[in-house]
Formats: sequence, structure tokens, C-alpha cells
Amino acid sequence: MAFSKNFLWGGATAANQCEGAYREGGRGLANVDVIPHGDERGAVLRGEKCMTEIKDGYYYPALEGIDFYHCYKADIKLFAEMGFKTFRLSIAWSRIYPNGDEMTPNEEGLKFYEDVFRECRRYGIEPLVTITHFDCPMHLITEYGGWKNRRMIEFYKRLVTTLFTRYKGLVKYWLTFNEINMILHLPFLGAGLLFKEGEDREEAKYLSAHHELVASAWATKIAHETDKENKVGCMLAAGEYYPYSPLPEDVWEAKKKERENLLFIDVQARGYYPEYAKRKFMRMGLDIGMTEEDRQLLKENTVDFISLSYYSSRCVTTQEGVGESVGNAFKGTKNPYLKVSEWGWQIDPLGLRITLNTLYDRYQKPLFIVENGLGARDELIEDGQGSYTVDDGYRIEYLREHVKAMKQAVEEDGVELWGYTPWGCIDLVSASTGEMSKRYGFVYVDRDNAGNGSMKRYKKKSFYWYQKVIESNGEDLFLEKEN
Ligand code: BGP
Repeated sequence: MAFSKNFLWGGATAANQCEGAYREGGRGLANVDVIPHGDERGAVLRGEKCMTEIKDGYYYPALEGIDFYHCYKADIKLFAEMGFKTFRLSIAWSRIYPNGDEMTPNEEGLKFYEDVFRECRRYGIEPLVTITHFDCPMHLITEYGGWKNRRMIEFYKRLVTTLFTRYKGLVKYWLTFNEINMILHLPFLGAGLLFKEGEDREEAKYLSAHHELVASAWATKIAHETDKENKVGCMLAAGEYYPYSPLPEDVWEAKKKERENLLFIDVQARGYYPEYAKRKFMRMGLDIGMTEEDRQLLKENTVDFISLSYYSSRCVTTQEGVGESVGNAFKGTKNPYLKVSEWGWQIDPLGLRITLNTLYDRYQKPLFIVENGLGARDELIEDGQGSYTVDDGYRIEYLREHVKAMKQAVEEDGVELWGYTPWGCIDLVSASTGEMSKRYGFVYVDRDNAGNGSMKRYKKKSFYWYQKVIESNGEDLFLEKEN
């Protein structure tokens, strides 16, 4: 058997894309609330268009999400029925500290997550908690400038201390920042950054990244001090960079791009900035404000494991006239050998094996795939038993090929992998487009791009497929009918 008996099969979500109830339970406004669906979404995500409040004339899908806030019991029951061993979810910072800089937390917010964790435990599901999955209280952005400000470290420390203390014994697996490298691509979403005309954006992003890296090391330290059972991971938007051709310039370009991402994990897993990063900052004339305390802290508090999202490999070239590809906010060169999803994201299962090997070779720490999946348009059809379903063979195929690749990485290459939580195990709002129609789930949610629908949940064909995968611990990747 490839996977250990403790392998953590499950699914992943994030507060901002599923909870909704943005004004309930004393919750404060956050960056993720004010990102509209539609043409201006990209500019808002990148911090180019300033949006700090809810405005008339826009539709903001996160405000209601899929109403997980009220439906969590029924949703977790469905996850349990699939056999989940773990469930990845995130904390909305502004439920715990509505403004972010208060001295005392909001009990109603704390209670909500406590109830969710207890519900998971009732079914033997281990919660896997992302402390911040893109969200930042709006007050911290308008008052302090988001992560550009070093004071964010202090607010984050307060948040994590509250969480680790309150959920001691209930939560063991923690991720400090979702896709920490996203700050370079979608800085308003990733770190609450807004830019002024003429501001040096590169500088602002790397300065903010340093603050997040220090905050992440604090979280690791505090987590271990609070409970030695705690396991803390970093989280990378991963995907190997391929050179488009064997032209040495293309190979060098791929290496540079790879380092742009790995820089974050180099610091979080090895405990220091690599030489190439120091030179880069020197060339930029950037002082990230590293103190002796920071240096020590980073060194002594590296993560226990490395988690990653993987949707596709990436490709780059220095040559002109080669087609472009899109995907998870990372623009690149079109790889002519790969098929693409309906949203143009390239599909490359072997790339997952390659990516896992790169990360394991480099860091020698356990890995955890906490996002993977296919965003596709689904059609709800009658199931012949008075209800509805989706015949999503395309999703099963995508996932099956990726599970095979991860199995090979474990079995043949010896990569230590703790678990697998496909993204959006229940349909939720897309981060990049704000659409509901870009669905990843095993469970269909009746909701459309304009916010219409009953919010009812229906099991897709992939629900039964995944149930079988988990039951057989990854040995049986086919539904009966397909054999
Ligand atoms: C990752 C994010 C998720 C998720 C996923 C899929 O970058 O961590 O929050 O949304 O990508 O992307 P999308 O929703 O844009 O299809």
C-alpha cells in the first residue's frame, strides 16, 4: 500500500469563499468582502483599484459565499459521509478581531470556530486550519497600510496566541499564510496592499513579505510553546517552472521564476534568506528592516511541514511570439503539450510528481497537498431517485491522474506526504473570478454568478468516487461502472 494508514484524505475550503454571514456574530469588514465580481475584480485583487467599502452597483460574492456559516453542520456531515480524515478551513481574522487591533477578541467569533471544530471531531475529522487565507481586517488596511506596516506582526501575534490557546486540544495542524507567494501577484488579496500612484510596488511587496515571514515564525514559535502537539506548516502556490525550450536563456529564466516562489519557503523551512534574495534586495536598494531578533527568530522557528497548492506546472521563455497561458494568477508561456481547463488553466499530473520531488529534495520536510482540483462548469441533472446530481467524469479523471502522480511520488520516489485535500470539496466562490460557475466540488451548491439559487447541496458522481478512494486508502481509483 502506497499511503500510510494515517494518510490524511480530505478537502479544502477558505472562510472568505464559503462562510458568508459577513455582518453576523460581530464580524468586522475585511479586504475579501469588497472584491466584486465582474470586470474590475482583477484591478481590485492587484491593489490597483482601491476598494475599501461596499459600494452600490457592485455584486460582492463573498458576502454570502455558500452560507457555510449557517450550513456547516450539514456540510461537515457530507464530508464525513465521504470518509474525510481531515477538513481544511480558514479563520476569518475579522470574526476574531473585528478591527484587527483590539486587545480582546470577539467571543462570538471564537465560539463559531470552536463549534465547527467540535463538529469535525464528532466524526473523527482532524481540522487543518489556515490562520489567514487571504483575509485581512479592513481597519488594518485603511489605518495601517496592511502588511506594509511592521505593526501587523504584533496584531498577528495577538491573533495566533488567541487561537492556539483557545483551540488547544481541538486543532493540531496549522498553516500560517495561504499561498504566501501570492503577495507578488495579487497583493490586495494576498496582503491587503493598496498602491499609490508612483509607489515602488516591488519594494512594497517584498517589505510586506518580510513582515509576513517574521509573523509566520512567531506563529510557529507560539504554537510549539502552547502545545507541543501542534504542527505548523507554510503554504506555497506551487507548480514547477519548465523552460519552453532547451535554450540556456529559457532554462535560466525558469530557474529565476522558480526562485521567486521558493524564496518564501527557503526562509520558512530553512530559516534564513538565501543569498540570491539578499543580492536581489541589494540591487533593488531595498532595506527590509531585518533586525537581529528577526534573524534569530527565523532561524529557530522553521516549519514542521510544507504545504502546497498545485493546479498546474508553469512554463516560461525569453523568446518572442510564443503564446501566453493563464492560471492561478501566474501568467506564463503556453505549453504546447498540455490540455487546458475551460478557464485556460493547463493540466499536468506529472507536473505534480515533479513539483513534489523538487520540494522534498530541497527541504527534506514532510509535504502536504492542501489544494488541487479542476474548476469546471457543471450541469445539474435528475438522478432518477427524485433528486439531482452532476455527472462529472471530467473532474474524476483530473483527480485520478493527480492521485496517481502523488502515489508514484510517495511509492517510487520516497516523498514523505502527510495528506491530500482537494480544493473546494464543496462548490464555493472562485478566488480569481468571483464566479460560482467555476466549480471544484464533490458537492454541488445551487447558486449562480449573480447570487440566485436555493443554496441546496447535491452529491456529484465524484462524491462517490472520492468516497471509494478514501475507503481504499488510494488503492482503488475507479468507480465500479468504469472498471
Ligand atoms: C488558490 C486559492 C484558493 C482557490 C484556488 C482556485 O489560489 O488558495 O483560494 O480559490 O486557488 O482558484 P480559483 O478560485 O480562482 O479557481
